[in-house]
Amino acid sequence: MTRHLVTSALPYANGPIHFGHVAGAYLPADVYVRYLRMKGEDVLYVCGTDEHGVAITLKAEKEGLGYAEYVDGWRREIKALFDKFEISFDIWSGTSRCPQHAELSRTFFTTLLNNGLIFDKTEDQWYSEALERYLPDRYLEGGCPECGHEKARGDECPRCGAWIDAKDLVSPTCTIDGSKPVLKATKHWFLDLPKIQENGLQKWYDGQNEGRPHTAWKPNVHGYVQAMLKDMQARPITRDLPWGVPLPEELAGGEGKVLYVWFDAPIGYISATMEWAEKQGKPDAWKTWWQSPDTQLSHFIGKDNIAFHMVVFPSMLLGQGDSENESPYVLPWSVPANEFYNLQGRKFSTSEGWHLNNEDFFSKYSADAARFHLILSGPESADSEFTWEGFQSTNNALLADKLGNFSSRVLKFAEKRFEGKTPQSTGELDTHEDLMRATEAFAEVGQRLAQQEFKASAKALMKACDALNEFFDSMAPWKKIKSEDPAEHSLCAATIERCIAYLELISRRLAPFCPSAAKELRQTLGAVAQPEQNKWGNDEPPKTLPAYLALGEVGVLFPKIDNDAVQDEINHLNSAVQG
Ligand code: B3M
Ligand code: ZN
Repeated sequence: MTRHLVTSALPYANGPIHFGHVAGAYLPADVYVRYLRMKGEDVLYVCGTDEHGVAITLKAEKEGLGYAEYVDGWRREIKALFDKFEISFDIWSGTSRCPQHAELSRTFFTTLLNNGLIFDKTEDQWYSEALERYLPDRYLEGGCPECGHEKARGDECPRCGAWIDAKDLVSPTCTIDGSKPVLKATKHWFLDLPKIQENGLQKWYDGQNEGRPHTAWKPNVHGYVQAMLKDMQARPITRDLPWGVPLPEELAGGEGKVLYVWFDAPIGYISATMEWAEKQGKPDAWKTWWQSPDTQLSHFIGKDNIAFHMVVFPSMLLGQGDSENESPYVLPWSVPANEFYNLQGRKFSTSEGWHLNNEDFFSKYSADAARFHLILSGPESADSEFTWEGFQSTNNALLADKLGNFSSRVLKFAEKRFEGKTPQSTGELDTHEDLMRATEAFAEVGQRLAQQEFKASAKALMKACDALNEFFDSMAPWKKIKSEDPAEHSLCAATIERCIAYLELISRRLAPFCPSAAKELRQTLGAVAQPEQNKWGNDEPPKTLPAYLALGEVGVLFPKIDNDAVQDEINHLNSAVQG
């Protein structure tokens, strides 16, 4: 049976994450795994923090904190936001704390080395005599060799975006103490990507372009990777840093060096799975996930991580087999890379105050509304943005007016006219045209989710609610109940009975998007929504319901957000950035 292994990019434990990250790499993955779990599929959702790298050592040093202590703080803060969004990882690991991580990373390195896919080279590198250490990329600042900008970093220029070799910086200074570094020879190891491309990466990439969840790799992924494959370069995968995964001890010249963060980070997906397996008391269970051809591996990421998930990590995996043996590991089956998500016309920036305060947000609004809106407005195929007006509109015009309203008018009607119980129906409306349209739209919800088309799936759910509201309106049960004609009464009962049955289906289709509201709706449905039926099930509502099943109390699923509140939020955002 197919197994679904789902990962979300490991966030750097180096700063806050915001709604943009959630909309890009976490929420779609969570919706996907919740859907698969409801279908009874074998699914594992893996994540954790990315805890190594120069960006982290640099900031920890500036704040005078130990690396582990620094990383722990961010890790907690990041997880707190995921919890607010009800992101349901099966394992939340971290690359510096996972017991299996360092050893596995070194095994990857050694195997690649033994397979001739890593080579070493001794080159000049900037060295601080005062600090007695080599200075990797971001420890350096100097003139951009491309555009002349004076504050280019050792890895890239923030003005022109050029990818810089630190050796080419003009008059560099050390970002720790401002001193002038000197060039000094040191040995580093490089991943021979051109060789791996020839050995199998290209073949994998081309072959896998068929039978995807989408008809091909997502267009943004395909465009990027194609360009990269035309000009493959070996990449350095070691650094002179005091924090990270130390190189294998027996490696001559490797003392004091660690693996480059982008080498060990994706291995974090595997080591986190090992940690999960260990915790299950089945230490070998990780192999079923990573080393069985039945696994469909999906990496949910932002577009800035495409190179590493489509080229570098697959190369590392492929290189774990030798020339005679194929890699024991599965390679990505789908890489649903999203574009960027902004905030009211600008990039999210916590330092500049252009962000949403998480505590404040979730004290006023529900995770369900936020989840549904982030999916609907998400950057699935182009950059997009969060606006307060958009959020209000999703909540009020869609969730409240279409779904919440349908639910409350049906249930209130049942409460008032049928003593809060299911009415007796003879099934005369079961194939009503509006209901058939709703059924079709509900089927689309699942078809789209299987294809990882989250926006379209959420839209299909709203389409189903439209059809149901039209059904209710056209049947006008409030008129029929007053009629003297028993046939009209019977139609009224049948209308409400079908609407209640469809509410049960709504609760199941809503669950991956809005888990809490779906649960609440099921509670309200009382005996109609038995816990054991809380599965994805088929795309139809329950057949004719038994009469006189007790319904629960009717609440408001999606409270409205008023215009004043939205205006306050916008004012608050603008004042924070001015102040
Ligand atoms: N930490 C970059 C990021 O957070 C990087 C992802 C690693 S995934 C293995 O966007
Ligand atoms: Zn530049």
